[in-house]
Amino acid sequence: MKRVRGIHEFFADDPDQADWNTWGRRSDPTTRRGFVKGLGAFTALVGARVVFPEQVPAGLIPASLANSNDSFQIEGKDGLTLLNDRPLNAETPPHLLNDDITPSNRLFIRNNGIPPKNVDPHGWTLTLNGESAMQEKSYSIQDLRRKFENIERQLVMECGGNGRSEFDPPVSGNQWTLGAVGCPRWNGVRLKDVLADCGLDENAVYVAFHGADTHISGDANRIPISRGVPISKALDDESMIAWGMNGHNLHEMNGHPLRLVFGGWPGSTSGKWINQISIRDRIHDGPKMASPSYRVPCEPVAPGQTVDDEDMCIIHEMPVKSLITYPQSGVTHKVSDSLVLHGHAWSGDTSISKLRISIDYGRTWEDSKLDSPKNRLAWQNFDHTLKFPTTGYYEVWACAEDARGHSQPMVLPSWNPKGYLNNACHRIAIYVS
Ligand SMILES: Nc1nc2c(c(=O)[nH]1)N[C@H]1C(S)=C(S)[C@@H](COP(=O)(O)O)O[C@H]1N2
Ligand SMILES: [Mo]
Repeated sequence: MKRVRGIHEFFADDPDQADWNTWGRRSDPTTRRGFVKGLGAFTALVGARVVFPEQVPAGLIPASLANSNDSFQIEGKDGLTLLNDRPLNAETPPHLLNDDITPSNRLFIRNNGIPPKNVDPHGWTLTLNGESAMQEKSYSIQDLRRKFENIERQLVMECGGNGRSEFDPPVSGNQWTLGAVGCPRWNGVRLKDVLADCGLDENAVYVAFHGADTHISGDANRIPISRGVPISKALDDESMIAWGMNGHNLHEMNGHPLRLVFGGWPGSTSGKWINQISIRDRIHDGPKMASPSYRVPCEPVAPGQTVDDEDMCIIHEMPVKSLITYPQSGVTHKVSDSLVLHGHAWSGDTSISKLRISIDYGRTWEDSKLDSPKNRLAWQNFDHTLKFPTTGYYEVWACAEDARGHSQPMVLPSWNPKGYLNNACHRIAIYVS
């Protein structure tokens, strides 16, 4: 395993000590030393003098390594599978998502562009503006912390393209399997409190983000992504502007120093490295809002069918889904022992009412024990004890049903040209000996 160290420096020297409560007290907040250290590591991996060192973007894995089959390690991340190194995209294997609260080192990374580097949270400002803002207003992170109620909420973050790799015929884009999802606890303030402070015009329709990441082409006039949500979701009690994850700074790749979190909606709405929020009097028209990005056919289509841009509709909440996180698929288990499964289930803006398990390819199902969510829009944990009648190969299937009576499909859901919203039931293999 090749280790890419130091490229993903946190604001504080030690990621585990990177406590956002200490921001105001730190004397030397610059990341200069960290960057040099990161560049040193980059150089060591490249094995030669790096020309244009000041141009090396944060998060860049040397291309000299990217073509090898070695697994990568990203500082502050543990065990993620790399799907793309530029922009950086990495997912978490299901068995590493077994924690009820996803630790920072296990949350996937989905970048559309190049993250900002040498971020100084002290100098960071978030500006609210737009046609439907009563005034333009700017806040430092300290302003946000002091002025608004600080909240901590466990909220699901899932990429709209999670599960894309299974669609047939295949569609282009990052070939996410199951691991572009997580449910950490986010630290921040309610978006609606900040919107109210700025003042919302009654004609407000959409709330959009602008981030500090740069376009993959290097063209400073291009923006990688700027999306948003309808005003109703923006005003949701659980919609957040977050500076922390699980009580620490956000990881550099997950939006440090400030991001949006819209639990249960496509991750693409949860802007990272945000420096501007615009309150729009129309559906936002930033990059990746236009069709076909983050849209599905308004009416179901046949697999492989071409769909006109105007027949694609914006994805709102994510569908009902579940994941078995213990044991790992493919393990061998003793027939005399019982096996206690563990996993999580979630569904957009609602909760899960049932989680069913089958070991006989769906002929019979058992209801599993299901916890209630820690707060609204958190995923729910399940445990289920299995006894296997004989030795041999088994598949364990998990299917969730939400409070609205929506269930996961056993087969792949509607094929769509961009490969979004695959919420098929999760299956794992168990060899019983
Ligand atoms: N500024 C900015 N925000 C962004 C992105 C991005 O590339 N740039 N990617 C989006 C997408 S598509 C997803 S799925 C989530 C992923 O969040 P994560 O990388 O913290 O897991 O961030 C969203 N916010
Ligand atoms: Mo995404």
